[in-house]
Amino acid sequence: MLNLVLFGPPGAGKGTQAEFLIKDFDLNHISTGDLLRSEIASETELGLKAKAFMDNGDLVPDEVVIGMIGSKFESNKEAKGFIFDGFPRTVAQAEALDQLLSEHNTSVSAMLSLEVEKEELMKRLLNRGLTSGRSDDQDSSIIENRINNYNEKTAPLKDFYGAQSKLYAIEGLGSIEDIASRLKGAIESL
Ligand code: B4P
Repeated sequence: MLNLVLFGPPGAGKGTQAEFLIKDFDLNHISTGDLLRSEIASETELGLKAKAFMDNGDLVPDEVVIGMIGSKFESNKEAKGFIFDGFPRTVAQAEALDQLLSEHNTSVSAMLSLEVEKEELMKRLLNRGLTSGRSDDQDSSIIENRINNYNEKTAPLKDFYGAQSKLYAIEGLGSIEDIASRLKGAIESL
């Protein structure tokens, strides 16, 4: 089973690139951001809990996200593999993912980290905010908070996967197609 963690700060291109990778490698896509937004749209209890955190640019609590991933994985466990997009975002989430995969005799194959500097992230997200309707993309102080949360809580996962020799840093600046082919090259080298 090919299990890829697609990693990077907000606006690095995770969701954008996942669309290419699921087709090229026939993988199941699990995006915690998309799952949470769909819970919010359906006004579920989980969605109501998550909304305030997301609107402020804060991470949703680990137990909420981990529970959601567990049920999504269980209902697709016959897949050839998975792209985890926007998950894990904390060390506790990474440990929970390792546990979940090991219960199914598999593991994370690689962490693909899209590297993009802050100025470009701000530009991309504010630009998306003009049309996406996402409130967390429309205010630069909320975007700053998301980037600060990434630096503080999420970036340490590079050491977590680096220690297991699973970290692949990918230049995330350039055309969407060029970045897709860099990612493809890295995956084919696994
Ligand atoms: P996500 O939905 O994961 O939000 P994101 O990081 O902004 O998305 P992404 O990175 O996929 O967007 P992309 O770059 O593709 O999370 C939203 C919120 O949900 C979080 O803030 C948090 O509150 C919560 N959450 C989600 N997962 C969680 C977890 N595991 N634990 C706790 N909380 C969690 O796209 C950005 C823009 O850049 C697009 O407009 C795109 O067109 C553009 N773009 C992409 N590539 C480009 C390129 N090469 N050049 C120019 N523009 C490009």
